[in-house]
Amino acid sequence: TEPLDVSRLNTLLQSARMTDEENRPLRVLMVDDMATAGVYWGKHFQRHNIVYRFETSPEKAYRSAIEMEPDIILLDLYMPDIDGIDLARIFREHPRLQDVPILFMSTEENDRRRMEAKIQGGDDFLNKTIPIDDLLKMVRYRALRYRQSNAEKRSDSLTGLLNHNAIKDLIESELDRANRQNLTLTVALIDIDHFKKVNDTHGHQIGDNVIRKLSNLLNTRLRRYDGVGRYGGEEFLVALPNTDETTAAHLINRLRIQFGQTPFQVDGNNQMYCTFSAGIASFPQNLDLTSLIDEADRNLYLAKTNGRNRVVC
Ligand code: GH3
Ligand code: MG
Ligand code: MG
Ligand code: MG
Repeated sequence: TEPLDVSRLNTLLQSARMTDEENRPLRVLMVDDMATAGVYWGKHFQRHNIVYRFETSPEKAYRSAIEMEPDIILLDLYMPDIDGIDLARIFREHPRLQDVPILFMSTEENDRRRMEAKIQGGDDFLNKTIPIDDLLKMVRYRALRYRQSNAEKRSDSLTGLLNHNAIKDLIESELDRANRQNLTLTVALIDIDHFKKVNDTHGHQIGDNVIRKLSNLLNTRLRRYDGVGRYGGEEFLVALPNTDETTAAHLINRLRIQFGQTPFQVDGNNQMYCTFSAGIASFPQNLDLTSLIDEADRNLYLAKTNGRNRVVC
């Protein structure tokens, strides 16, 4: 752990360009056996638009931590039933809490030196007498950095789209929502045609350009709440909430036509064109993620065997 110097935080916060906070309030869980501490800190957090939960008991704190998925946890170092560092170790055994930053709050500067050996990467100590503005900066910085690294883990490096796991997770949660709210959900599996030939004829760089171009097209032409992921090499998975199969097929078909008319510059003045095929599947006709993707994959296969450059649903 590199202890954070409060005076450097302003610069760090700016340089990291952490605008994410504007979109979604930070989530802070605080655990302290003193209820008054919770009220005191809570006032400040809430004034800064931070979603704040406070617990005094270790058991409740554990349940809250899993349920609220905080961006940072502030843990009292000394509590009657358990010491903060042991509680942190229990938190970390849960997959959702493995990497969340934990700040230990103590009253003595001496604690820091005594406990330093026991803390893990990402964790740090704060003195409870820290000025509130410094605490807020510290919390904001750690929490946003954690969010950012989570976001990086979920994005595909070539295209910036969601990666394989992230798009699957998104569809899982969209399925939950569609179920609860009685909505439809449609997914499309999109695969570039004869892409191996593109690479073989024009080289990998051109191949990568084609992948990026299609990513941009999907990203800009679909709605803000649609999900777009790179499912594999030249394969994309798209989630269209609240959209039925027929509407989705029209939409993807328009994109297919537009993509097919997009010229790619190859050696000098020559142009090359690419196409894609797509398979479509919907909820509630398919009830879970596996059957949705299987159905989309079967339809993609039909699109391929029927001549490519088409959408099958
Ligand atoms: P089909 O029309 O049946 O889909 O044929 P295809 O050639 O597109 O399919 P195939 O699965 O045989 O080939 C996919 C190729 O995509 C093979 C692989 O080298 C290439 N590929 C995968 N990922 C990337 C990438 O990130 N960049 C580039 N340039 N090529 C990639
Ligand atoms: Mg205490
Ligand atoms: Mg292909
Ligand atoms: Mg493929």
